[in-house]
Amino acid sequence: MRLTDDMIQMAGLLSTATRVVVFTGAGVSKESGLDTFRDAGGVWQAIDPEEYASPAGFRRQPRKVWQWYQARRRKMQAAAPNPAHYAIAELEELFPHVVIITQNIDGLHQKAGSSRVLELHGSLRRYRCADNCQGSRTAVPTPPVDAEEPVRCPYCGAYTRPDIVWFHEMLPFSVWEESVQEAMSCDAMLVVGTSGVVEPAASLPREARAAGAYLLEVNLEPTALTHRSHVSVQGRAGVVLPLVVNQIRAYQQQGA
Ligand code: BV8
Repeated sequence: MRLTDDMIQMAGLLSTATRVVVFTGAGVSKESGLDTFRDAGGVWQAIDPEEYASPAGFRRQPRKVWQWYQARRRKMQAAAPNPAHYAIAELEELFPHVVIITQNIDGLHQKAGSSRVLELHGSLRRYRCADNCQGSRTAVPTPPVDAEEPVRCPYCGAYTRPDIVWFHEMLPFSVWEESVQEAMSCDAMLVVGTSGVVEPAASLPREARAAGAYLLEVNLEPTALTHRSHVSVQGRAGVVLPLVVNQIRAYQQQGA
């Protein structure tokens, strides 16, 4: 795929920004071999999120949910960042203020070198007591990735669980607050690889646009956010983003 007019337009609008937020979903990690959820072949087409990604599902069948997340942990640990993650990390060399707000729990933005990553839905690299026995989100040692049985909390004996946000759970307050601040004060929000349907995360691009930011989307197909975007580029993030970042560099060298 070569540089197209809409990528040049996207690079041009981004180049006017000082404060850039990158908002990502599962699609940014697809080229790293990790699963998406709602597009063709997505996870939720095979299994019910209420059974595997909700507190009630974990209470009903802790062993089954535990083992599903252990399998995802093993895949995530083996996964490497792809060119999309690296292009996003490179933005920190081009702009004074860059923040990544991700819905993903795979840690690939950090592995690629991004230094400010807000994990809206938590991280599969952290575990906590399911009963929060020492207070909210009691951290516990991360269990061995091959533990087949749910590991017990060392403090109270309840189950431990991934430190992630399941459906019907609140997002971590401080992360949410900071994400809203960043979305409301950015000049441009680059939205990569998300269907834009999970709330309240999907409200951030809407708020950014309403607050006056350029809304710029990279996705394989139209999404719930496309009609609100100033520019929407259709293509694989691992191909499009390196081209856009190179074009920004070219603009900055011209302007230098
Ligand atoms: C809350 C956990 C309230 C970690 C996730 C109606 C019914 C039921 C519930 C609701 C409802 N309306 C609203 C809700 C609430 C619900 C919700 O939004 N449901 C949606 C589905 C309607 N939200 C919640 O429950 C949230 N909590 O509301 O609490 C509350 C209030 C008071 C008191 C207490 C509580 C919590 C939401 C978080 C849920 N946790 N994950 C995990 O296991 O991973 S959600 C899950 O979706 C992941 O986090 C994922 O990241 C996230 C968002 O999905 P996407 O990332 O966008 O992935 P998706 O597959 O959808 O899209 C991928 C895109 O990539 C596609 O567009 C595809 O085209 C594109 N793509 C693919 N390849 C590429 C690509 N693009 C570029 N390049 C490529 N190569």
